[in-house]
Amino acid sequence: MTAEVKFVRLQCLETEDNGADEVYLHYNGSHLAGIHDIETGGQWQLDLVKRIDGEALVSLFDEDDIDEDDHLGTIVISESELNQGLRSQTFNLDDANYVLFYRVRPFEED
Ligand SMILES: [Ca+2]
Ligand SMILES: [Ca+2]
Ligand SMILES: [Ca+2]
Repeated sequence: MTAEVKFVRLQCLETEDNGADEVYLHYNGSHLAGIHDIETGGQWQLDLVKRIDGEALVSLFDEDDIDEDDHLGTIVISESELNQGLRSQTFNLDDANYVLFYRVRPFEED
């Protein structure tokens, strides 16, 4: 079985900073997307696809200038979520609250 993750959007229910966050995503420890400014109530449309083999880790961070960037959470996406439609998981460390929407779909060769 070969699958891929289609990232759809990141919804911000609560930022970590006062005001906008400057968020970015990692996929299995490598940069995936961002930095993107987002405010409470905002969403970030993603149009990204990554191969998945078994499980993948997705982490969300807020970039800060005067201190360390904040790790807002890490989720596990599993290949077993294949063909289950639009899925969502939450990042909620440091009193932030973000929801990532994605699908796991069969990998299609070009
Ligand atoms: Ca911060
Ligand atoms: Ca920040
Ligand atoms: Ca910080």
